[in-house]
Amino acid sequence: MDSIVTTEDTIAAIASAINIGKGGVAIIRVSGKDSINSCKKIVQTKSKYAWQSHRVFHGFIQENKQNKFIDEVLILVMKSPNSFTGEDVVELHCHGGIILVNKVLKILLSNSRVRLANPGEFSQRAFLNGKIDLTQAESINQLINASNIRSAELAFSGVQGEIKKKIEDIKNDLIQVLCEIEARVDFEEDFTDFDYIKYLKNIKKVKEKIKLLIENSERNSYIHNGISIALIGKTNVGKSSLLNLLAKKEKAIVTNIPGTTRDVIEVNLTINDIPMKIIDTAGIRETHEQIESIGIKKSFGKIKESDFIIYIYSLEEGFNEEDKKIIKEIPKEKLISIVGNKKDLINSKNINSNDLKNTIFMSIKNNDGEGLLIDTIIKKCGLKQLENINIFINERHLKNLSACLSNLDDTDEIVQNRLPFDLLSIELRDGIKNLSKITGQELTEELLDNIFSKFCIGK
Ligand SMILES: Nc1nc2c(ncn2[C@@H]2O[C@H](COP(=O)(O)OP(=O)(O)OP(=O)(O)O)[C@@H](O)[C@H]2O)c(=O)[nH]1
Ligand SMILES: [Mg+2]
Repeated sequence: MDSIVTTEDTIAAIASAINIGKGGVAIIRVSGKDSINSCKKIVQTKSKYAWQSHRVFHGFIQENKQNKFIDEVLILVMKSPNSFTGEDVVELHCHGGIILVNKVLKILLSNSRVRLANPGEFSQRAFLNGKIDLTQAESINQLINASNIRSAELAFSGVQGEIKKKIEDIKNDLIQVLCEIEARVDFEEDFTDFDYIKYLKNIKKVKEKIKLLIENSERNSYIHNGISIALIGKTNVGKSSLLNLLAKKEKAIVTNIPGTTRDVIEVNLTINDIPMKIIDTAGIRETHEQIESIGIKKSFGKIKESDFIIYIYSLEEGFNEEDKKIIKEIPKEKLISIVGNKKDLINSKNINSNDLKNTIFMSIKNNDGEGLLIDTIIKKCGLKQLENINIFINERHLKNLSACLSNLDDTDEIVQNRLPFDLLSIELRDGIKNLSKITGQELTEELLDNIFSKFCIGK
């Protein structure tokens, strides 16, 4: 693997998040064979623990050749191979903020043996030196970018190797099947009846494991990216009131004038630990008013873009032809629920039970029905099942898992037509290769660049 990327250089970067006025400590990370020497040149220390591995010691940063200290730091040396990258690593714990830490980095980089790290280069080195596999590297990035606690928990289980474990488990199943097939390819004369039933049973089990991961991945992107839910309906039915109720804040203007909301209003919320984007839209009606027309066009756009829709109508007015016309524009699988609002204005006996089976009757104004609506959202979005998800499968994993599944599907035909074993062996090998791409045992330079360039500098 060394041929793919050279890790000869010593690299340095600020590894902590930096902001003016924020953070008491900022960390510069240096990795590579010159890391200790290059730091020795800029650090003055009297500590008895100085430059020992896995010891924290105290020192001052000295501006080159001048007898001036510019920062007081703690220094942590981690000698190869017992470091994150597997190389010699030094961390300089400087004072926080931006100005000083950048100055320290600049002094360090004035040494020609040290250069600024590329995005993700520390993680890339950790991967190339066998400290982590590709899924762990990706999970580190996901963890850093997690926007909610569920997403962070899933990312952390990936950092701990849970994705790798699952993929290796499936791969081992396939290797076992392959071994049996290969033995037959080599000693075909000894070959008695091949147990096709057992073969198909084994492959079916493997396929089920893969399918489960694929199914979960569709839902776990909700955890990471959130679910977008658009509130759609005619004017004055209570869409903005519902947004405010869910947000527990006056996010949108509510009036009794039809056509109050003219533009899209998006609010990010966390409901049951799941990030949700609730989208209030302009009420849909025939209008010649230019601004309102643009708003209504956007409402239809949101029907297309959002993951799910809640359709709202007024019970006072009743569900009528116009509502039917708008609902026709909503794909069935996206419609979480129909809300009949303003229950307080009607006698409940007047609700036409024919009306709509999956209607939730609410009085948004009186905060009546919110719990039921949230339960329905959770159920309809498959969020209950999310509780069983313990790893995050990303697009890249998904692509390779699907490719492996299609290799296994192809073997069905070979078995059915009793085609030669070596064909079976080729497909199984390809399937295993596709799994190896996930963990990074099958690697190309392009893949490496692609993954690590998405990281930020210092990771
Ligand atoms: N009686 C009653 N009035 C409600 C209820 N929910 C909303 N309203 C009132 O209905 C009117 C319209 O509410 P909005 O939330 O602005 O309705 P909207 O669907 O956003 O309307 P547009 O932005 O015009 O499309 C306001 O006067 C609300 O106070 C309810 O449950 N009961
Ligand atoms: Mg509104």
